[in-house]
Formats: sequence, structure tokens, C-alpha cells
Amino acid sequence: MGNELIAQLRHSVEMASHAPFYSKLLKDNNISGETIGSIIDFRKIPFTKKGDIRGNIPSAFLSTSMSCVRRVHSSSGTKGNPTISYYSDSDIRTWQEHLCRAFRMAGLKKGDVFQTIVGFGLFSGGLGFEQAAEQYGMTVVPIGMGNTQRQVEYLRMFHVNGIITISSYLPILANYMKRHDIDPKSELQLKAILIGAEPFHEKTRDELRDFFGVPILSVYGLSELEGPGVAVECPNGNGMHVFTDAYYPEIIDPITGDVLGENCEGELVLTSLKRECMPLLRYRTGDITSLYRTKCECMSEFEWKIGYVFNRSDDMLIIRGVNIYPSQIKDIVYTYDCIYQNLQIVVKKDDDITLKIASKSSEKVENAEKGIIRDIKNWLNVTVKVEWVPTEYFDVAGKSVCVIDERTA
Ligand code: DLL
Repeated sequence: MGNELIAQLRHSVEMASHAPFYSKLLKDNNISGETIGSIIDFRKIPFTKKGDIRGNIPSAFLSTSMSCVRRVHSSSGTKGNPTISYYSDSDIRTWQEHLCRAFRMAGLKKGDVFQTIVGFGLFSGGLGFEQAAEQYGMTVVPIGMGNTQRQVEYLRMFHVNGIITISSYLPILANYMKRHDIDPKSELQLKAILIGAEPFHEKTRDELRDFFGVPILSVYGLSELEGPGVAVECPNGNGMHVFTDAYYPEIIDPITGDVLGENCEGELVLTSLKRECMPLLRYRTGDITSLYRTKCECMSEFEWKIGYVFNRSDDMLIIRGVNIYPSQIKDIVYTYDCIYQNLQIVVKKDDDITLKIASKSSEKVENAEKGIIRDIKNWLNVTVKVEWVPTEYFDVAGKSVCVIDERTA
């Protein structure tokens, strides 16, 4: 562990100590920048949880004066109150730099046209990508979410080369094009598609990559820590490069909190190294992934990667004592080729679980229904019902909700 990292961590602890929440936490635990001489010392800092941000007034995490805050964003709040994040000028610049790295990795160039199919306003995706793409020298079409017909018209009209969209919207876009006999390979000028903000399924991504004929790259981030741009995938795949000059990643056992070794799957914990207005120390992201070092062929200087995020710890369902992640259900459902790529799991009781699925033709497929029910029973020992919904059911203006657990409502 390099001295440089320790110096960065120490600096981050010092910056955080100006925020009321951390001032108390650090004092209570007799920790200050000066006590951090090694990674062991750093690990004495208790984790920060989303609940800490939600349970305090937002300014409890503000480590500068309000006059240094140039902008606020907040999380999409699909699971409770949205969490607020503060950005200084320098925080915004660092963030833009990260997204410019994402464009570079995706092979996008100055002069290309970039369409931002993500929400604007408080959601960090829209403004973040728009500003960064402008700074990168691309022409931006800041269209936002929804209205698929218009999205496609603009993709054609402006000869768009790159897009960012939330993961669940890409199948909706593809579905529209298929229904209207539009072939993106011959009719659009796309070079790369960036997706993020939600998990995707590998099979879905393979299908969509074939359909669009360009790389589909995952961009990871969360609004508590700048938004999209914490980690980014290059065309060589195999996970996402973490921008370790700005974040220190750890993987922990989500139950015990123990720090896990390289390649182990667990919850991602992030410490910001550069954030001015709202540094976070050992922040539990809730995202399940792994961390590994690799010499990637893209020659990126960022050697640490995280695996794709398929699950969140708070999406884990406990059905009659057994832990089940949505991705395990998706892995089974998507073996049926007739199934459309978004789904929703509604749990009313342990023995009352409904899968809302759509077929690619928007019609009920009897054999697939029987097979899915049987396979989920066989593999996961869970009894589910299937409710067929039209593909439009998933066309929502924002992130799709994958799990509705009414037992905890
Ligand atoms: O979703 C920021 C973002 C915008 C990322 C656009 C990428 C593109 P939040 O609304 O705060 O911020 O949600 C953060 O979304 O903790 C993950 O659970 C999930 N997430 C983000 N990126 C990915 C990804 C934005 N590439 C939460 N793959 C995170 C899977 C992702 N899940």
C-alpha cells in the first residue's frame, strides 16, 4: 500500500472532519488525519451508510461553507428518501474529467454527436453527461428520457455517434426500432452506447450489441459520490476500471463488515479522495461486486476493476430464510429467448410472489410460463406466479423498479 494512498486518505479524512457528521464520528472514535499512518488505521473508521445520509439533515455532510457549493444533485430515490449531494467547482471539474475518460475509452472523438437519454435536473446523469460531452468537444443532443419515437428521430436527424441511457431503456429503444423496421446498423451512425444507473443482464447486452452493432459499455456511479463516473468499462469488457485517483475501493462482507480480498464478491465500499464539498469515508454503496487488479489491453493506467453490478444488498430477498438475488431469477427467466429483457418481481408474502414479465411479441407464451415456474421451483425452491404485461409496462420515465417487496412496505 503506497505512501501516496495513505497521504490521500489522510487528506480526505481531514477534509471530511469539517462536516458535522464526520466531526462527531471521528472524534467519538479518536481518529483524525494524523492517526492514519497505515491502511489498518484507516479501517478503524466506521462505515458510513445511506441511512446516515438520509437520517441527518443534508448539511451534516457538508464540509465547506454553502458559498462553495456550486450545485446539488440527489439520488433517484427508488428506495426511500432521495439523498442529497453537494458539488464545488472542483468537484464538478473532476467529475467531468471522469466522464471524458469514459468517452475516450468508448472511442468517441471530438466532433462526434452525443445524445443524452437520461433524466435531467436533480438526477446526476443528464447534466453530468451533457456538460462533460460539451467539454470533450462533442455536439450534445440533451433530449432526456422518454418519447421513444422522438429519440429515434433525433438519433437519425443528427447522425448521433454515442448515447448514454439507463440500462432498462435500451431494450425499449431496440424494441421500438424492431417494431418499425429500423436497422440501427445501416440507418444510424452509432459508435458506442453507454449504459448505467441500473444492472443489466449479460444475455440482454449480447443481444442488444448484436442488434445495434456497437459496443455497449457500462458506466458506474452514484449520486452520493459525484454520480456516473466512479468506474467505467472499456471495450475489452471484463468489468469496469475504477478511477482510483479519486476513489479508494474496498469490498466487504455485507453481513459481517469484514474487508474481503481480491476477487471476492461482496459489497463495494468507497472513500472519496478528492471531493471537496461532500467527502465520504468508507461509504457502503449497497452494490454487490468484486474488485480485482488486471493489466487490461486498453492500457488504461487504472488497473483496478470492479465486476459488473448485478445486485444491490438491499434488493436481496429473503424467502423462507433463503437469500435470493433478483439476478438469480433473471438468469433463469432469460434462458427463455421469447422473453423481453426487463422484468419485475412483486413479493406480497413468502408464498405469494409474482413475476411481471413481457414476451418479445407482447403476447402470453404458455410453454415459457410453465418452464419459468418449474425452473425457479427447481433451482431456487421458490414458487412464483407469472403475470404477462405488455412491453410498454417497463417504459417508465426513469429507473425501473425491479423488486417490490410488499412485506417490508
Ligand atoms: O444512477 C448515477 C448514474 C447515472 C450512473 C447515469 C450511471 C449512469 P443514483 O441514482 O444515485 O445514481 O443510483 C446509484 O445505481 O448504487 C447502483 O446500484 C446503480 N448503478 C449505477 N451505475 C450502475 C451500473 C446514478 N453501471 C445506484 N451498473 C448505484 C449497475 C448501477 N448498477
